[in-house]
Amino acid sequence: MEKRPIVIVPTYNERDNLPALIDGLLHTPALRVLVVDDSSPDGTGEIADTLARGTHGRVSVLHRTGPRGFGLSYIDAMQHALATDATDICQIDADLSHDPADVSRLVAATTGADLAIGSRYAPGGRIENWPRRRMLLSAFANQYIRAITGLQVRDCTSGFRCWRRDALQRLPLARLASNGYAFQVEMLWEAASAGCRIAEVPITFVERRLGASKLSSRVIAESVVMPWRLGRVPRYDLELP
Ligand SMILES: Nc1nc2c(ncn2[C@@H]2O[C@H](COP(=O)(O)OP(=O)(O)OP(=O)(O)O)[C@@H](O)[C@H]2O)c(=O)[nH]1
Ligand SMILES: [Mg+2]
Repeated sequence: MEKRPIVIVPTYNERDNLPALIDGLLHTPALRVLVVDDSSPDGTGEIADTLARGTHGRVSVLHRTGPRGFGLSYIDAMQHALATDATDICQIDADLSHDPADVSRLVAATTGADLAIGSRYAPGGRIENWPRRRMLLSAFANQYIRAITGLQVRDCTSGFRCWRRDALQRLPLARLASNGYAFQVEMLWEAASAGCRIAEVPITFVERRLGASKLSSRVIAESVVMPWRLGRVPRYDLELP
């Protein structure tokens, strides 16, 4: 069957990155894009509207107005994407850390898996231009999450993913608790618990060049607590590559 992928792009103050990202994404044939903007003060939402014009519906924009949040944005956008006829629902950061040209490799990987993760830590994966402090934080975060939850994925915190529609539909989106990047870990935990087949696809991750990080101490604190709230993955007999 011909795939009809859609990629969700969460944005908060990404005006300098979004045009190049959308341009890159539209190079992949048949790929549709859903930008979910949290009323960015820098006008990213309006820029997204402008970029959407003239794309014959390939790019659409969801403007959120209520409480802001990474997790809340993804939950809204995933529900929107599931209301379309998309066969695969992808996630990508807006800051060009993920190469839009890699989306097609993730989509291809969901032929044999329910969830494909763009992985910095699978053999062949790389990180460019990260300061040592950030490397250590990420490596520690992954060890910590795996030790507490029993997840076997190497890159548990990656924001570059592709879900098969039927797998995403099975997950309890409406009752997820986390709002920061712990959302990614919680989704992964739910997927593993639901018996999803998870594949890791090596990627090169490049540190953002423009705009500011939203990694706050509140977000880090949530990420420290969340694995304990999740506990051990209940059923986990996956064949990981
Ligand atoms: N809609 C929405 N998007 C957000 C929010 N916070 C972050 N994002 C987006 O989520 C993606 C990842 O955020 P980043 O700030 O790049 O976080 P990070 O990758 O951990 O940090 P850096 O490595 O410094 O870039 C980006 O596309 C952000 O614009 C939010 O509250 N709402
Ligand atoms: Mg980033």
